[in-house]
Amino acid sequence: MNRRKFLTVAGASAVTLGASGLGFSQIREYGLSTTADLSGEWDFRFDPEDSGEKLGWHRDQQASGWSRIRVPLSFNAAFPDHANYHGKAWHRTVFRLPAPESGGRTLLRFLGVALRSKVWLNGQPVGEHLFPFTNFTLDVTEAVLPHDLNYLVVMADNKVLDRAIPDTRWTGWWNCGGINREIYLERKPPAYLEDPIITTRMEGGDRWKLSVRVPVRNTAEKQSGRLRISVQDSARRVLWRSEAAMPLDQGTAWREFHKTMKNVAAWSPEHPSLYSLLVKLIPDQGARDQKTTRFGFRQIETRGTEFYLNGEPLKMRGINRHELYPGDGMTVPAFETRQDFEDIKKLGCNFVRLTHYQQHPRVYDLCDELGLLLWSEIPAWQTSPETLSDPEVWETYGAPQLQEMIEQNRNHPSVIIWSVGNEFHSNLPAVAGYVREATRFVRRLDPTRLVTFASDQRIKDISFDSVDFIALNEYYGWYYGSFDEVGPMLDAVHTKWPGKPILVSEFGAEAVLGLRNPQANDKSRDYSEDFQVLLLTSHLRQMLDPKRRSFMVGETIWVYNDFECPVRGFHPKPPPGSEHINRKGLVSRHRKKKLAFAVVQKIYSDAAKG
Ligand code: ADA
Repeated sequence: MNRRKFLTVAGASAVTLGASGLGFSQIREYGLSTTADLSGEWDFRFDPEDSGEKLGWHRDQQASGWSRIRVPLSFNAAFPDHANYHGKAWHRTVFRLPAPESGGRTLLRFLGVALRSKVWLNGQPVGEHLFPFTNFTLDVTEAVLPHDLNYLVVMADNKVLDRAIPDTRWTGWWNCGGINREIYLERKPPAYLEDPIITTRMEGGDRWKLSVRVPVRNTAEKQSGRLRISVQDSARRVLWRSEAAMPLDQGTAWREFHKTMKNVAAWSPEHPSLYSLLVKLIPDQGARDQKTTRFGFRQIETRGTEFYLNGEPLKMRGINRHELYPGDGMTVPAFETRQDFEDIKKLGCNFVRLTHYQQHPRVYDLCDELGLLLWSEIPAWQTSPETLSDPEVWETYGAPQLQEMIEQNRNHPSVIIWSVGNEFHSNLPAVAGYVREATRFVRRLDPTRLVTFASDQRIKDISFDSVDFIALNEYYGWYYGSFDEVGPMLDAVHTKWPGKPILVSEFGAEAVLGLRNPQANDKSRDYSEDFQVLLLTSHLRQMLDPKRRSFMVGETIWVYNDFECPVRGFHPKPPPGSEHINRKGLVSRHRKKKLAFAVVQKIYSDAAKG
């Protein structure tokens, strides 16, 4: 998602409805001009019998049967006795806001409701969304009541379906259902700006070609207006201004701007220089709109078996990160999120694979600021060949989920890789078909980034022809094989696909924080911190071996943080207390560092010195 201005409106307050007779715990009053955050205490109830809709819970205004929940928060985390609940759950709140200006729109922006959601306002259905990790916006203008009480009901369903993405093979992390991320209420004039598409291309020296496409949505009568755009650096110096007539037909219209920019600083992990695009929409009649979007001048490409960032060879030192925190489920607070990425930067990483889904919008903003390259993925986690090759699944879950991920994150310079999934049967023709179609689709939407998936098939894979580079998940010395098989496996893959860069997208071992065994050896697999150090050291040595430098573009350790994984069985048998936790983190669930953290820090820092 682009960096939007989410202003919590001064004067917005939540009033407890003591003797009002209404069932709702709170009513939110807004003196609303731009945007209000609906976070806070909402009413809540589980719906294990799936009877809520039949019983009219979307219209229910009584107190009985409803308890309270903090929004946003995964319901599985809010109610520990329902940690493994899979099904529907209902959330409701009530708010009041003044009438909009004539013809103005009222929008509800949802940053993430899992796994699927349905929304009612004042008893009217206003929209549905089928994906857990992407944002969605509903225009509720026709349903909202100015000056009066507005009853907002959000039903979230985290039952995993057979034919969906993710499908029932998904057991990779805790299925946290509910309103995992904030919901915003936003007022817009009748004609308003949507997210621009900003692309940058190197033209040589310090010259960059900047292209901007601005979409304007007009919900009122046809008229005309003007667009004013400007580019500012981080000190707010204006580097370029332009203005153009903008016909405001009904629906969405686009306007393009192009400019060769000189003397701009490229964005890179070492120098994450950011710029802002300001767009103003000035209709001949009615209110103006404006939007600020941050971006960077950055170009990623492959040349032979290497990656080039802004024309310079790039090696990626990386780690995977899951968006989970004890007590908060997938609703990781802003402070902890920042700490994670600052810590990852200190580890010596320049790259993070966001496994296995689009994370909170603040993650992308942070990585732009800190200088961390990103891989962003849809949750096609070990999805079955039957699901992936089903055309209806592609139409309903595959293509739209990829499209939303790309449209919501494409102005972030940090994002350099789109991934169409993880560890599916990419050794089978049906799955190779999915990879072909999905990568083609991604390139059509965004030809400026690299596209791939994480494979666990190694030499047996038959889908690599479709991708820009090969990404391999390997667990030698943990789930199978021995430490010293890593290098030979990489060489074999390189021999079979000599023209493709190779990244190791996962490797790691479990370690329980504080469990020590100084006698650990490469066979012990004993969940000790010492074994984890041995495995990571050996794997990294083989990956960073100068003889593989010509085709290895980087490596991504599994994983930054330990995390809840209640369904999956781990092997070898974990020690008591670890049965439902993936302990392959370099830090514990509470972010306490294991021995391996400092060891990897040293290896990555030596590798950066070349
Ligand atoms: C897989 C998967 C990860 C994680 C890992 C593990 O490779 O891609 O999500 O579950 O295994 O820890 O076993």
